[in-house]
Amino acid sequence: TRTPVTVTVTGAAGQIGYALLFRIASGALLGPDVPVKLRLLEIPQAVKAAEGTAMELDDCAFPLLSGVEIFDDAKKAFAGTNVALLVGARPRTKGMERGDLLEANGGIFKPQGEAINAGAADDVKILVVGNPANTNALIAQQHAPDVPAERFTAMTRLDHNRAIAQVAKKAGVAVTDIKKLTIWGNHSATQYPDLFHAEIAGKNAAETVNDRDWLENDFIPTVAKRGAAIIEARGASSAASAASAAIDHVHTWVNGTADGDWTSMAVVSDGSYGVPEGLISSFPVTTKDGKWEIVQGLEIDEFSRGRIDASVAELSEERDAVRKLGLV
Ligand code: NAX
Repeated sequence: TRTPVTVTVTGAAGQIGYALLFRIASGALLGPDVPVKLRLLEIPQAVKAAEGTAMELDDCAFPLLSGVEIFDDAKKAFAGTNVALLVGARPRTKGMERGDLLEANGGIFKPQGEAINAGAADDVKILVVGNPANTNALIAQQHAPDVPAERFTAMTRLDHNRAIAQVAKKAGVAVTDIKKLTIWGNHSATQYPDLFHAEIAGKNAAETVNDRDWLENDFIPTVAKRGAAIIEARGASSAASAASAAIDHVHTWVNGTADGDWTSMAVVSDGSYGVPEGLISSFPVTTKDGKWEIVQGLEIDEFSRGRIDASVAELSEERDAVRKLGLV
């Protein structure tokens, strides 16, 4: 039997955590033959709730789950971890300026980056889900100098999956017919879901849909504002779909993208497509053997250029703001 893979989940008692942990324990994250050990990190006030979730995990008698441990100390929670899912974050509350939000999250992601640096396994892979995800990932990465920068990623897979669902519906095809979709930039309302390089059943998606008005005025804003629409309808933010996307992100990273397809991940820029080096921005990526690569050579027209630049400009502003706060 294989040795268990250690997976640390922060914000484990939150609503995404509740949807995520059971899928990890069932084998959806790493595969049906990989045992997992779960380590949950919470703030002290939420440890009791995390214990309740752990009781329920026990009660599932998952064959692949080899243990659950709960911590309120980041150093302990990340010791020896192979996969770190950073879900817990400080939400924006009423009257909070963006600077306050970035500062509050810096207080979470800086020590978590340090703890990963100090004790995570050599092969650690990190996914940041907690918002503002790209910049939180940047803060953690900057405080983990001994961990290769490419191990720090942020989640735009939910946006990617949302975009696939919207195009499939519009074209009247199955979601599996949609390939090569890209989310560019920041996980925020400025993100750019790109249909110009996407395919529907092997043909160019933008040409197949052939409805520029829909693409610009319906598709893009629907995907970008889907989070707000879910809150409006459900009275709570996306949770099961976010957890599902986190599962997809890590599963694809570990197990590889299919031939003829790619996925969207926010990863550290090497300057590709004019995205300033070092920013953690969403790109089209392929994965193989646990490593990702940015898809090269796509032609970017003027419309896409403008959209990508606008979202990347927001990421640069966020980086400047956390620099001013001394967080990176
Ligand atoms: P909840 O408020 O339900 O849960 C967050 C949990 O994090 C709480 O239990 C809290 O105690 C814990 N927490 C806070 N600080 C912590 C720390 N320092 N260490 C460990 N745990 C800590 O939020 P939930 O709905 O689960 O969402 C979690 C995060 O995901 C939010 O930041 C949210 O904005 C973000 N999202 C990101 C998405 C993405 O696509 N990247 C989509 C979904 C979601 O909105």
